Amino acid sequence: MKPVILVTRKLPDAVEDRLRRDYDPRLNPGDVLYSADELIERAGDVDAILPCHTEKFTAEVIARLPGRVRAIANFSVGYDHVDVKAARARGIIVTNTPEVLSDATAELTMMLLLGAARRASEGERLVRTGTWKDWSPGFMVGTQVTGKRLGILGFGRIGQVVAKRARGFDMEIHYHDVRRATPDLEAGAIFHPTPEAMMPHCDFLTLHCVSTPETFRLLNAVRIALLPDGAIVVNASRGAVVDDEALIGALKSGKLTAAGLDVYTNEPDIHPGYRDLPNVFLMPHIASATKETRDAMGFRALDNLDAVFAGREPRDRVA
Ligand code: 8YV
Repeated sequence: MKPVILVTRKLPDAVEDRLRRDYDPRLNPGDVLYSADELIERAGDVDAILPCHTEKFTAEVIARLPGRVRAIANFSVGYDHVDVKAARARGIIVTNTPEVLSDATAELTMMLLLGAARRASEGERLVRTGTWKDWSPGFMVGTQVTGKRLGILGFGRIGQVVAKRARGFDMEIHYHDVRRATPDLEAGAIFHPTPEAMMPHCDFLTLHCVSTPETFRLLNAVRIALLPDGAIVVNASRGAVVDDEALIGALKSGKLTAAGLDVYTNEPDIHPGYRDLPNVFLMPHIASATKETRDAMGFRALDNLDAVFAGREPRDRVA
């Protein structure tokens, strides 16, 4: 008997083909978003769940999962949507998909950084709406990226790839992480022992830390005030890391020149204040959305499930 897997969202064809080959999958061809109750009901006779970040495994949901569920193999690197303590307490294995999405996420980070600096939203809107009427030397002047200082908050796999890409723009890399990286990973990047120490060195600040109670609203009014006037902020990690009111306030006052965001608190019902700001470049949580990466994320989640059902330790176990 093949293990039964509840797959909560429509996954890439190649991933679903492998699921059908090796498992008895309960697929979601219509890509319907399941409520917590539906999730629990559908988990009734399954051996594992393969969810996305859109399914919230709170302590309450985990407590209600049937005993047969052995693993939650996430199709995501972030796992803040899973109460890992509750999963651990019930002996449910939790895995994620690191590494395979670092390049795609770093690409989108650079797009956010460039888009925010060079006023991509404003420019695109002008051209698209037919409101572009003239040109002058002062028209749509933005912020140059080349040679500027980039602060990376969270120097893990994604942060490190962002540093590499940013070096292509001759940026001076600063970073803060809970641990200092080895010299080969640093590759000349300047370590700061606290976020506060790094802030004054950031012409650009990009967030790549995990979302935990410790990083909740890490970028708040106090830390924004420590950034140089006119700095630009980028976030492709999790919305919870940013205090929306503080960021919107700083974008309105001119303390910050611009921001590029891919992630938000309460997606897709984001803080309405962002929508009216001309100086934000907004994307709908698509940093890992390339064909190559979405396939690789699915295969990595399946590698983890394969290990669970072969009685081996899954490579990406987080609980
Ligand atoms: C995904 C992400 O789009 O992996 C993550 O943590 O935020 C994105 O890459 C999403 O989480 C898929 O479930």
